[in-house]
Amino acid sequence: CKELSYGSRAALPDTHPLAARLLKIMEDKKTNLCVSADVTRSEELLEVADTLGPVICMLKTHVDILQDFTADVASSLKELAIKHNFLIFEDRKFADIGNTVKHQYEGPGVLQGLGAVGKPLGHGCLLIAQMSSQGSLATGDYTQAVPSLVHMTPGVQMQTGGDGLGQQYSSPEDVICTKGSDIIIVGRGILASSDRLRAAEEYKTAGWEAYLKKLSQTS
Ligand code: UP6
Repeated sequence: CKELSYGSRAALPDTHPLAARLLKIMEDKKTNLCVSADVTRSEELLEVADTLGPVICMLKTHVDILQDFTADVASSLKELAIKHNFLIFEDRKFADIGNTVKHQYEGPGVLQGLGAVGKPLGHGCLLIAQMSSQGSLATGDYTQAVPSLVHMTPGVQMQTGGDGLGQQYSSPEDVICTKGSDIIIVGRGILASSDRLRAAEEYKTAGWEAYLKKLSQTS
């Protein structure tokens, strides 16, 4: 089967509007890098967003790990997302029965609930097909049953291996070419570097070259 470019997929009629926006950003900025900004101070989060904004398509956050989160931080982050043209992905995982998730995000049922509240706000939600952690039970039929839309993969570092806490890393090339994913999600591979921008540029290049290779192999 032929792999379509990000730009062509953005233009397909069935593509969700938010997915289309993301794919267009990826094509325009030539990046399939999502930085996972797992920091605990708001100032650092905003600094990461402003410095790395130009080289990413998406910034992934865990606002519940911020020790000093306020509504102002959310609006500053949104301004930076507009300034640098990236999407914000708040990685709040919902994994309970519909009723509990409904109370967590308002609305009936898990996906229906998220859709009812999120759609008018222009929000989307992601389905988790697989986890990168060791011993994950999200495998087999479950993984197959999750429709593949825009496919994002965390657990990415140039050096494969783990973090001593069950995280398992794959390389950008492996994630994009072999696993067929669209987006690499990189946290500590970039955050732990003394030069975060340079590290992010290296991941951006590696991710983009792997994508071009995949396109050329399948066309
Ligand atoms: N994440 C995973 N694996 C999953 C799902 N989510 O690592 O299966 C998230 C983590 C973290 C980021 O919650 O925010 O992706 C990975 O960070 P790292 O690159 O520093 O390991």
